[in-house]
Amino acid sequence: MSKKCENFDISGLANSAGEGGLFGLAFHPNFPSTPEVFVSYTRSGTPLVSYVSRFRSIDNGLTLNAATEEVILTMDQPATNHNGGDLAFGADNFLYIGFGDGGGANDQYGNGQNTNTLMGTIVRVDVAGGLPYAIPAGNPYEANVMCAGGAGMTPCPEIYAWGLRNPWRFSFDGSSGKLWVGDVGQGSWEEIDVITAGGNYGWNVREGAHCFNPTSGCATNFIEPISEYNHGLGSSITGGYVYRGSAIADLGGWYLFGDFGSGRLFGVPENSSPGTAPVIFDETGLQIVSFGQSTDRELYVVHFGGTIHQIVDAP
Ligand SMILES: [Ca+2]
Repeated sequence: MSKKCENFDISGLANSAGEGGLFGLAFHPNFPSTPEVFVSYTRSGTPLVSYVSRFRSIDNGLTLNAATEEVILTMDQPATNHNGGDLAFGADNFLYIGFGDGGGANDQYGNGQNTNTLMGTIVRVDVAGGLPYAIPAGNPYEANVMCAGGAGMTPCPEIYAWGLRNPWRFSFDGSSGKLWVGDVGQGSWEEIDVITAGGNYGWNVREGAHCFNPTSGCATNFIEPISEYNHGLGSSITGGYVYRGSAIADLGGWYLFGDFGSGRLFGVPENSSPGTAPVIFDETGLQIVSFGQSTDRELYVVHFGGTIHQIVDAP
């Protein structure tokens, strides 16, 4: 009997120019009985194209077969930065996907406050409800025509929330169900948002809680960040998780996050009022690019240099 070892290698498909590449994956909530994994990455385009695709395991979840790709959605990217790219299933079994503002600088493509594009948004789609997906009831523009290729003539029904610059990492808190996002700022402010349906998070009128464009007198009808820090403490935020583990007794209910540039590990209590300053827990010296949560709900820091570090109690 022949055997075939199948590693999940899509390096022949993905293009990692600029900030592009393979960003995130989300296991189907019923994996491996539903043997599907959803992957977000960029391919070559002008200059890049975002892809969100379904891949299947053909051996009951042991490996993932790269030849099984089924494209869920694509979006042309006008620049190589701000591709978003995280994705996760909510407790509603819908797939949430983050996309950046299209890149360049200052939201030069005007996507942050434009709901006719999926750029600068958190998307919510029902990948079990149709091919390639169905629109869940409760999305703010659920009755509109779907935005094939990432754009449309009317507000996109895939949108769950918008006004984001580059929601690089997000997570659901398994206890509260809240969706926590780290939205990367431009030159001054990095922010943490709790995402709600139909929420507008302000970019590019706001950067964090501050006026960006215009630089003064900006509108105030946006959802305020739960927390923010300025570029004295870091330069590119990486969203993490609410700690629900058992190894660190006094950390329960804290949302932990970090900064790619400074390596600082931050936290805020889960029920913080908007504008709560983060507590600095550690100066890791790492390029914090992502966080992970194990099945026992302990948390891990992913260093861009290729190492993974468990968050433990300090002696
Ligand atoms: Ca914002």
